[in-house]
Amino acid sequence: MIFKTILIANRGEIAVRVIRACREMGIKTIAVFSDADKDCLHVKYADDAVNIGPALSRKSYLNIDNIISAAKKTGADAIHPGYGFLSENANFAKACIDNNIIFIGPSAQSIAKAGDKSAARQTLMGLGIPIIPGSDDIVSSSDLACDIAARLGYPVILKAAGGGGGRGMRIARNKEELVSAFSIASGEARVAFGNPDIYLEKYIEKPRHIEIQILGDNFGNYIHLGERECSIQMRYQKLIEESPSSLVDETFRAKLGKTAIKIAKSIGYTNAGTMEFLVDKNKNFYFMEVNARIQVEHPVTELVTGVDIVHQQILIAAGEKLKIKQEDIRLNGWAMECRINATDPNDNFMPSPGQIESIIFPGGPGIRIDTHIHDKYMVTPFYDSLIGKLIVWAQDRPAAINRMRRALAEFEIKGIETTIGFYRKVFENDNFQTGDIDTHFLENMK
Ligand code: MV4
Repeated sequence: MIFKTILIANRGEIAVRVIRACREMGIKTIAVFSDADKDCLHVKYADDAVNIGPALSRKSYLNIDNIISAAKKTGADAIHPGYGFLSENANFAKACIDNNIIFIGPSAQSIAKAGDKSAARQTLMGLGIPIIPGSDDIVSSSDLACDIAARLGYPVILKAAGGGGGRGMRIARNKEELVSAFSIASGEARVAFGNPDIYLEKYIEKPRHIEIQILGDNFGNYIHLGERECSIQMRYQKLIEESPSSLVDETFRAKLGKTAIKIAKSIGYTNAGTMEFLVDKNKNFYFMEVNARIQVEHPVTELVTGVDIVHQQILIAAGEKLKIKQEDIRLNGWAMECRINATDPNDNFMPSPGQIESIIFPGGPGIRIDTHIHDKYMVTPFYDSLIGKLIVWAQDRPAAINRMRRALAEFEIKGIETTIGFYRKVFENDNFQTGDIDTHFLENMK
């Protein structure tokens, strides 16, 4: 039972990406759009389009009722949520099912399980999945924090139980620092998240962020598509991703992949998903979290595996069995992605909305561009500043770096500030070129 019509509950480059997969599969597409997006490429490319409200996300792309009505009105069999917006909202997944519409993603129950980090930690510890050593619960006083830190050994990191994305984190390198960090972190957590609860972990110095892409069908079949290296980030926003990772060999990949599948099985996870790990200098790896969605950086995996992940998501949601076997997956060559953001690297990467005057896109061998922008496109301040992705493939890492430098040299966007010029510098950096990177690389780059 393959779908006749899919509604894409998203905008921008990912809406275009999903429409392309549908078109290749012979599936009719329905776009949804806010008042700010009526002239967007996803609206133009889809077979039909429905206005779902004002520019503010809360009133349009996050409006569950409006999106469900659009699907019912147009007779869509399924909804693809893309990333961000409602993609990891268990209530939205449930609303789809309640209205007889298939949600292209994991079940509402596994989305909820993936989102509950402290519950996930407990379950996974029981299964022998490596997690960062830490307090098994919320730490109620700085005295207790000091006891736990003495057991773990310094440095330690305080994290807000209600937080995420790195907000409200504080590092302590000794007992004095921990006592003062505890009250600061707890106060910050109360203000920022309305919840003063804090927990404690051993601090992993200069880790790498490595994630495993998995696919699981509704019949218990799972495969992994290898890793993505995502250490090149700034304030927890990934900027450059690659696959494979220069840190990961066949043996390590098999170990990470097996662990990722074990995590997926433990929460009944189906469809495409990503298991994130922190990896330390000695290649100890620790599970961090599950991303229950297609991710921005999925194309690097597609280019080295030859698997169209969005196509697979649709087949799995339609109830097909996975036809790809683990032994069919071989990472061929090297892929790298630069996220093109409408931000100003010379002004703290602040958003720089405005009208694009003109664009010259790179092209030629090994270049893929996923974007929704074009000449005269207006970048509005309403949504994420990602305006496209430049992805390259070549036979090995040095060749991929060389190709990316060539592509970045060709790329020109006039009228707004972007991250393109910043990437030209990153790709000239010696440590970047040798793969000597970690999650703090950009802070320290000269
Ligand atoms: C850590 C860590 C080191 N040790 N936890 C940042 C976001 C949040 N989800 C978890 N984060 C980290 N947790 C321990 N025990 C370092 C980071 C971290 C990080 C993690 C992933 C990607 C980029 C990062 C950048 C800085 C810090």
